[in-house]
Amino acid sequence: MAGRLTDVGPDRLFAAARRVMVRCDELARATATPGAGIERVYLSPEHARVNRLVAEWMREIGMTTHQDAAGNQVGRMLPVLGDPEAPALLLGSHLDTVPAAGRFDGIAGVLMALEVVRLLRASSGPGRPGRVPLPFALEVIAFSDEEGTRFGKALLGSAASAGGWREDWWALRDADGVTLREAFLDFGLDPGRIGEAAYRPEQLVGYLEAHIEQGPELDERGESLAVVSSIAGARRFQITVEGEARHAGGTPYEARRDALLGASEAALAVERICRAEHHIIGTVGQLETFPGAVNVVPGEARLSLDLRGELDGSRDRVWDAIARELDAIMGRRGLRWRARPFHDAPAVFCAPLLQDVVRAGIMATLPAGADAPATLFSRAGHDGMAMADVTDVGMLFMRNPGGISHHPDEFVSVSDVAAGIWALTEAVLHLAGDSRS
Ligand code: HGY
Ligand code: MN
Ligand code: MN
Repeated sequence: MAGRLTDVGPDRLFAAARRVMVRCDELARATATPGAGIERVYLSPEHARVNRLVAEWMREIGMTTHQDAAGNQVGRMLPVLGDPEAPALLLGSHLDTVPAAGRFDGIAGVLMALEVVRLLRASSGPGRPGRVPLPFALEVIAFSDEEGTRFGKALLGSAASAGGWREDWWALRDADGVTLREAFLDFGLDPGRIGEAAYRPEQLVGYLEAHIEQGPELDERGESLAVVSSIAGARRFQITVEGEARHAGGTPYEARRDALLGASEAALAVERICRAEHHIIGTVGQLETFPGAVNVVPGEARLSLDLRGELDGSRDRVWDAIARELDAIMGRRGLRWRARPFHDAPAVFCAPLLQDVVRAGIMATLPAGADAPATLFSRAGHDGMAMADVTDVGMLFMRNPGGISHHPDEFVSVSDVAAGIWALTEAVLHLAGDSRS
């Protein structure tokens, strides 16, 4: 176990946690929908605003900062020996949101990472970059597009950091028809330099992320923190159902090919099939009908499918079962259907070493003799799914009352944030000790 480089007393911890809560509120004000909840999407003015704010907070604690070629905001602090080439332990999460979001999903993890740096840094005097008394550098990264809200494809920011950017993504369009390439240029980024955002494996010690659970388990257990074992692999599809637009009054039921009714049966089939499976979760979050008039039988319906699972193989078998059921439903109704996949992120297992390090960090916050913390499978997706392509990934979960997330009522208590900052700090120290051994 590393020597405790910090005497992290409760006062300093609670001050840090309160700062995180206040700053979550401040960042929540950077929204495209003021008065109607939080929405902050990739390469938007709100994205630029929170990057500027977080960069200021990074510099305030002595980090050197830069916005990388994908629009992620990065802060770096060298080890006390000052080796500029030292590999870094990457801490962080994401600053983008879903529509009508909560204020902690992703954001709390970025701000907690800054508090860990603040607690660990050796004072360096005014105006000089700080140093961390560790055998590796510490970097904090605020990923810019974990949700995929604007362009559909999620994890764009972290995919760039992991060196996984794909050229065909430039043609992705948002709801206004703006391509990802055009949005890059509007934001002041150069698509030709995207490769510069990528880390090489030798530059990283690992990636550690603190995040609210976005599920009810810790709340039901009455516990603050958990280790994450793996992150669900997610596939997303747009499913189009084709029927026939007809007069709502004059068309007898026998003559209808109502696309909305086919889509509705499809959504119910997704729920029925997934509920019968272990750790497979299917959700229809979007449904549109065309022409979308009150007095026209829908000729077309488009629905989204977000399908995730602990194991990619069982998830893909469930997708095959859903496809067979859609064939049957649409066949009965004289409809046709097709699916366009637009996101596919394989399931990721957190590195055993980083699971151990997170577990040790949590144990350091518990009374002697306490039971080991829970180890949970994450049904929610995270940037670690992309980062696993370039380095080891570990995650720390915090209790999220009721598991309410992706909703304005999303919450995490200041005491659980304090516990999370402490556990994350201790986890870094533990890893330092391991890396010294
Ligand atoms: O969709 C998810 O699970 C994550 O919140 N992006
Ligand atoms: Mn989310
Ligand atoms: Mn998230």
